[in-house]
Amino acid sequence: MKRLPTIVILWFLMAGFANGQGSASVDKWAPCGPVPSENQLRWQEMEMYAFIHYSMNTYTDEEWGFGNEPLELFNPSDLDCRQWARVCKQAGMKGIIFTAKHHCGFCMWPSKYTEYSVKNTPWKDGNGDVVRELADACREEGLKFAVYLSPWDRNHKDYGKPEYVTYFRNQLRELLTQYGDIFEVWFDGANGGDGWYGGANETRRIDGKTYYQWAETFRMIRELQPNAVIWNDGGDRGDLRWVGTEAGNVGETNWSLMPGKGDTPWHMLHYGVEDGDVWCAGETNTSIRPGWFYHETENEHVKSLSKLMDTYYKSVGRNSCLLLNFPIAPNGRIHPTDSLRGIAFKKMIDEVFKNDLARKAKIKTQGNETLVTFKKPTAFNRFVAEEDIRYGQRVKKFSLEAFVDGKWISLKDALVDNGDGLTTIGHRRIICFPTVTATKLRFTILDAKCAPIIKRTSVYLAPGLTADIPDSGEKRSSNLHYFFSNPKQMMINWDAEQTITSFRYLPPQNTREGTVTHYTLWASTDWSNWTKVASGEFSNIVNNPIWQTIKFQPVKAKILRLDADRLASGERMAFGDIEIETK
Ligand code: FUL
Repeated sequence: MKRLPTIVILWFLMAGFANGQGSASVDKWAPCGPVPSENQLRWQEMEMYAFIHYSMNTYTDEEWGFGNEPLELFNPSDLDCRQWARVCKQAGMKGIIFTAKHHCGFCMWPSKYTEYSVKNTPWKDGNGDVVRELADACREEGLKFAVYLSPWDRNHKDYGKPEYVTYFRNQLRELLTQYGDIFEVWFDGANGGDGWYGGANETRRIDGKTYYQWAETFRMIRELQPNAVIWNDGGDRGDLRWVGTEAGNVGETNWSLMPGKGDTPWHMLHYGVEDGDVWCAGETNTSIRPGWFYHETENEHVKSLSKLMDTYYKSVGRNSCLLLNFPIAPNGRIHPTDSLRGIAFKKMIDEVFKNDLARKAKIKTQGNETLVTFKKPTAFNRFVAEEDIRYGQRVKKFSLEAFVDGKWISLKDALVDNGDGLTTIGHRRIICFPTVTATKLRFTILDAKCAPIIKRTSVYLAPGLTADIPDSGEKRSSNLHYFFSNPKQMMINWDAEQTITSFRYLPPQNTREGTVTHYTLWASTDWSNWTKVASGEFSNIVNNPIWQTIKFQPVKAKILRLDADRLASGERMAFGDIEIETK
């Protein structure tokens, strides 16, 4: 074989590098590994949509029903699916996935295959159909509609036998043929074993891999709803995967790829698989409250705006979609705190991303480097990049640098604990960092599976969340108005100036989560000048969670601020009660 002259080899390699690809002859637009289907692409564009959890559990104050809850319990006074749809729309959700049947087996539509449904409840004298009302409301609001159907059924007598799988498919057929277009089908993997099972009252175990014969069910879905995506938590590959947690975050490295077969351990669900051979993007599901179903005791624990923004960055900002749950209260409506919080969330997203600073700058891309040159020193704290995923997901590693006072400084993702977080991009990657004021920003792709195809680079200045009014409430005993400006900072404010002499804190009573062990207390009359009033430790508060009193010289304040310098456990301060003595 004749050897190529060194100069030709060098030219070949350099031309390839300048094109950002391994070989000059490779077509940049040729698919790079698996690519998303039309359905998967359409799904990815939705970005945020709502889950709605509503069932018998709403009336028993449970998260999982046993399957024998009396039908008489279901009789909402004010059920209003239009309110749900309006709230979800204003919260920026593009669709709703509804728990048509949760694990208790109670059907929210009048299924002809069971007596355990709305048709035998006092609500609307048994003539109601929540699935219908919600599907119609979604269409009126321009939202897409989808169903959650629990495979585990603690009510059905045949659960565990082949007959049940036929029953399950019959129910699915009803849902897929009677309610118009369905954008997603969500099957829950949970199977706790015990249940009522038509009175048998026993534990039944099934083999999740073989029992449901998913391949057949998937074929039926493709036939009846060809535009729907199928969610799955491992096992048989659907179009989307669970991300291995309900906390509201996917890995900072997030490949939309999975192996086509075999088990899916947690790290695969959470981070995807770089050399996976099927496209299977991660859907991040979480609730706006601690529970999936409504519990009155959680009314003061609706997630704060900062927590929701954190969730947004760790889902939509990490190449995922966000499935955010709104539970329905027993009266049949979304609770006002949840709806206000949802709307504030959407407003904040719009606020953060309203002004792309890169648009007013000069952008030059050469090879794998993009240089954004601003007209004048510009403050920013968010960077957004998007790959054109129609051609596959390619980027493995990148860097981000800001030119500040004549020097390049490296930026990193502040929401990541290990490393700089600058790895995969996919549909969208949002990088958050403390505000820098720079004249240039340099974005360099350091490693990619094939020539990167970047379709967006944007830069933003997100406002601070100091006015994080949400997670606020009225403390009934003393009419104190409080809110959390961040998970470790509580503010209490009055309309008029007060003279304060002591502050009392009762930690949460049944858990150490959120208990403040070390604090600093500040006072202000104008929201901008703060005087330190006291700081210290609440001794033995974990072993003996009793009232803690901080006494101090009388101080004038319109606002008191309690900083949790240290918590016994968890990330977010909590309290059982608070009291303030004034003169
Ligand atoms: C879990 C279920 O067990 C919960 O009740 C809830 O429906 C959540 C979305 O999925 O696995």
